[in-house]
Amino acid sequence: MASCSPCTINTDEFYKVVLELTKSCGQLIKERTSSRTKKIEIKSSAIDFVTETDQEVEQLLVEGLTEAFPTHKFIGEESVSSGAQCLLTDAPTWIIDPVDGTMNFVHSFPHSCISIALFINKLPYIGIIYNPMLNQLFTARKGMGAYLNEEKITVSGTKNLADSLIMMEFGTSRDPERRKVILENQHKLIPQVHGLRALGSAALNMAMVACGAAEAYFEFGIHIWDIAAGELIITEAGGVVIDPAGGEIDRLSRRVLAASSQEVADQLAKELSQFYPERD
Ligand code: LIP
Repeated sequence: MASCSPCTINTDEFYKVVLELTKSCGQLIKERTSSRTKKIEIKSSAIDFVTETDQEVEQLLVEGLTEAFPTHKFIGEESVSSGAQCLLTDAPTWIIDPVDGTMNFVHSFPHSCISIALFINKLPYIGIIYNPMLNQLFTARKGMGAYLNEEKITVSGTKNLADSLIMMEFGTSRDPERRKVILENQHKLIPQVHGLRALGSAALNMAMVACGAAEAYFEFGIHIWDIAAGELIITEAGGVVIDPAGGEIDRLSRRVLAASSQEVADQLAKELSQFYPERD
């Protein structure tokens, strides 16, 4: 597959299989979201959770895709957190966040989703973000546009930061340095934009930019599995995804800035205080 040019790779079968698997795993999440007896473990901080549903959904997706495509590779949030390598090669690689917005899932706050992407030759070919609680299925395939529940979506196209709604997160780290930068950026942006919003899910924040409900999203501290699907959905919807200081996105840097237009991206990047987490 490594020698194929982008336009000659047929991903129809990959898309058919992953869409069915994602929908069935979404139903599992929906059934469990209202449970008050979720099994919760702590990961990198006292507010960085993983539940048995995160682990089970990732396992179901990996098993189902391995059965269909035995040579494919995986980068999954929970596998990496249990010690697997976060290694993106040219091989077809599924990048999975089984429950993005785990804190929301734990609280039965209906903004969690499955985020799954297929990368080939280190480029995104399939992106799916599925929030089963609100029946929001965002999809994109390389060169084929972006959709919400099979309706084509586009970014708002707004070109002025002053006319923008910005998605930003507080994150699940209690690192004082990172918190200082988050608060600094909030104080800087509040007088300059229409408003700030946080859904508690990187993928759903990116989906809001893709469908024109927000003009930009940025965050320091996310991982490739949080943004892999959202990147393709936004670019196929006419938006841009860059490094928060400007320049090309580095998917393993744990930094992202997505926007409705290059103009908004550049204006926002110029304003931001930067933070450089340890790379994945
Ligand atoms: C979450 C991200 C969110 C970030 C949180 C957390 P998870 O992913 O989607 O943007 O602010 O700290 O990383 O852990 O719910 O899959």
